[in-house]
Amino acid sequence: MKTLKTQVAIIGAGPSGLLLGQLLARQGISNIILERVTGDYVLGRIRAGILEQGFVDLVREAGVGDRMDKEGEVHGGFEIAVNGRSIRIDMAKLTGGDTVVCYGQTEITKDLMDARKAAELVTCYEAADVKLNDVTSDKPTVTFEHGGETCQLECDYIAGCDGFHGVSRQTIPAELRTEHETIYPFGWMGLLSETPPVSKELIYSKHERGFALASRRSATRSRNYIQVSLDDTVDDWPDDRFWEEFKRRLPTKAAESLVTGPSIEKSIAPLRSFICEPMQYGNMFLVGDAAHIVPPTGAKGLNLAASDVSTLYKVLLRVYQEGDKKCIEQYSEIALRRVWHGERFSWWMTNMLHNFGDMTSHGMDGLTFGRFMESELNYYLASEAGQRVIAEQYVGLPYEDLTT
Ligand code: FAS
Ligand code: PHB
Repeated sequence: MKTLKTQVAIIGAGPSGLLLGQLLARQGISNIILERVTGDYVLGRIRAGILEQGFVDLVREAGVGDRMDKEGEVHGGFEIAVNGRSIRIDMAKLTGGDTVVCYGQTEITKDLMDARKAAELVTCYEAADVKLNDVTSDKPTVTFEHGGETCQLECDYIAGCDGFHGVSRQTIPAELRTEHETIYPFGWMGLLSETPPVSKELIYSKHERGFALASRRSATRSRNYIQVSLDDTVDDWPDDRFWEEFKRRLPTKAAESLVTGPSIEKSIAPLRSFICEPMQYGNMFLVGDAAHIVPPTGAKGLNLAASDVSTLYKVLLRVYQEGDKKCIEQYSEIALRRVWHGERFSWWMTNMLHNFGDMTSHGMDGLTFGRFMESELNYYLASEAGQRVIAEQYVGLPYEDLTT
């Protein structure tokens, strides 16, 4: 058995684990990351693209913001189209200047990986059979297989940053866990292409044929999505069929400027809302997708992971710099308050923008539910007050500080 020691063991080298590790290391708090797959595999996942201001500030605080500041695009608004009629949500005006940054999760992850490597911080990739032990004791450990050896990592705290399919959440006894879940009756098919985006800002399009989202990664790279049936596979959507359907769901002006091209990546993601309560157990803390999942309609998934990281970082700073161990009890309650706001907004945007067809939802048929939600969307779009409700949640609600 090979024994390693650190102050904070981090399970998972996605954005949550890497950002937390970078912030802690800059404060002299030692940490080791255990990741199940290779770094290249992590970078191969194409996911989020919109960063809230809180996330941007945290990346800068971690000293990893240079490329994001150079290549990321600041967006002051986005469009919502309803059967071809577009309304621009002027976030900057409606929130007194708040904006979001358009910069791919893959790029953030790469920047964090490069910074961790440059700082010679320890990341064990291809760590197998990770097990969390004695998490309610003062000396929790993590055992795992790595490089043909059985290893034991001794630590003070464990950050479960291992995503929805990770092992950390299962460490909380089932009788102590409350899991809230909604599975939506459709998925999103995403296509990444080296083609100029149809618009300088994002377009969320509600259409009788189904939802579409026109997003971007740069002036030459597009990330576009269409709502698809859960029965569909990527093979059902050759590039030409995707582009034709995507164009039909866009408002006219955007459709006319569409440039199609071969897909670099194509994938279908199911949509779900999921929250695990509590987000901590003993000296183990759940962070990001390990604790919660949102439908991507509100661009909140990655951003909720960032606010979890911010709260846990504040807790661990207080523990190691002020010797205040009691503050760890605050983590789950503070994190969950913001998570539930993000979950509700994502659920609301998903219900308003998607076509439920004849699927049942909330005890009524999809057609009736769809008419209710179309009325809800039109009500909020019709007034500055209604648009402000959307804008202030899209840019991200404030992060909460620890109580004294
Ligand atoms: P992640 O899942 O990114 O990372 C967890 C890491 O833990 C992974 O690298 C995994 O390999 C590792 N791991 C798992 N089990 C382990 C174990 N037993 N031992 C060690 N390591 C283990 N969010 C948005 O805001 N907008 C979007 O458009 C969007 N699109 C998405 C599309 C898809 C298909 C998915 C799955 C998610 C999407 N998300 C989106 C959400 C996504 O961005 C997450 O919020 C973000 O990846 C969260 O980061 P982490 O919490 O680090 O979890
Ligand atoms: C993306 O660019 O991948 C993206 C942007 C906004 C969303 C979802 C995905 O709401």
